[in-house]
Amino acid sequence: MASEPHDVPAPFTTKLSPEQVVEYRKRKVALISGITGQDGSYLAELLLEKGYDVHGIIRRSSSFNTSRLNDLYVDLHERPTHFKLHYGDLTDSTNLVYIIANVRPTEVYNLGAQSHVKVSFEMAEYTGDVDGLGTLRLLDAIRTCGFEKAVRFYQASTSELYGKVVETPQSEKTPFYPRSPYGVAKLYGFWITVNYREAYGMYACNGILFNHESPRRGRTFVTRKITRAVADIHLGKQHALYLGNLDAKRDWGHAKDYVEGMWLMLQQDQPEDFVLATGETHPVREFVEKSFAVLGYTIKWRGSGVGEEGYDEKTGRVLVKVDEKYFRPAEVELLLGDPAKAERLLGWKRKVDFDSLVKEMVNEDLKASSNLIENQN
Ligand code: NDP
Ligand code: GDR
Repeated sequence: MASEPHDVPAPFTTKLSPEQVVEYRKRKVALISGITGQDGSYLAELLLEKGYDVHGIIRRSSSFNTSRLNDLYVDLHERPTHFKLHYGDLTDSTNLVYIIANVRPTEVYNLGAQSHVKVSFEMAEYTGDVDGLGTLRLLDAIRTCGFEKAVRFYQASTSELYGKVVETPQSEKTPFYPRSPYGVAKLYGFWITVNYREAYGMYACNGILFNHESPRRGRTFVTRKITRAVADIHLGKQHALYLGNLDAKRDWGHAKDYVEGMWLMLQQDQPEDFVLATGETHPVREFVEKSFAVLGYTIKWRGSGVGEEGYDEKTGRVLVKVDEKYFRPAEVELLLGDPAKAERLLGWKRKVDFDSLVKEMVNEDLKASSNLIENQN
């Protein structure tokens, strides 16, 4: 006799049993949203080294957006690989459910985001959708598949949650006061992660990461904008560097150190939230001075606010100009993190210091920019 419709199992209602959870977790399979970004590429490398199968979500683009992954990508037709990319988007719930159901990850790292603070003022709704609701969609995709007791979840939270200075150094206990649509969207992402941990017993953690940079940093973030300009000015390809607020202070570390901390957060007995930071803060102005110093320039300043200029002490040539265009409607003036909890419980410590970070970024940009000239000749 044909089954009555009510005998047909309802889709998406099966949860893994405790025994199935044990079996499920014997594998090491990571899924990374935002794999094409700075952190995603370093994290993918780290997890492959650790023997994981690594899956990443990439957005369809009319041009290649996988340049940071070039060294990892292997054509499946050539040889078997532990690295696989799936088209997807944090705004598309069905697609996320489909990816989770197929990949069956043991660890999910939610790094995907519209991550530019200034752009978030111009694309506030989209930023809220991707950075806030996108986190919810990914968490719900895990639950929809019945995997919530088997999957460990990392949320890329941020020091932008602290925003307006309430206290320093900023720790896991410091109250949040975001100052941009990006910060507000990430606040939703933070709390929905905590909520799903408490409501459904998920192993879900927030990494509250302070700024971290590298030669792979996007070129519109201030550090990379500076180091690329220093290289290009040195090579005669650019006249001057135009910046906004030179007096904002940031706690800058190296992205390679920070992805190690993300992984450590998912290897503990209990899920918790952690700050990753260096415990030092530096103004943008100092990043400029130190970057130029790597190639032998000494920057002196004259004027103040919009119109302020930085010139080379030896030649008098103006190399830096302050431009109103790069100021934000509301600014985060000072970030300084306290990484004590991560150091104590995760055994995490940043390895790369500020001066080494600046030097590495300038030298890599000099190499990359010089190669471009050679290739054009
Ligand atoms: P990037 O901007 O370099 O990378 C962002 C990634 O998100 C890219 O892979 C991008 O894809 C992807 N992405 C953007 N929109 C969507 C979408 N709608 N759906 C799916 N993926 C999307 O950021 P970082 O690597 O620097 O940062 C990683 C995460 O950590 C972000 O969430 C960021 O907000 C957060 N964070 C970063 C800090 C830092 O200092 N770097 C500090 C604290 C938090 P595409 O390449 O196609 O654009
Ligand atoms: P941030 O990084 O906003 O801290 O967010 P960004 O490098 O964009 O700005 C840092 C500080 O530099 C000042 N600034 C400029 N910034 C940019 N981008 N361009 C300029 O020309 C310029 N001139 C001065 C800014 O006003 C700001 O004070 C980054 C992102 O990676 C987020 O996703 C992440 O969450 C936080 O770090 C922690």
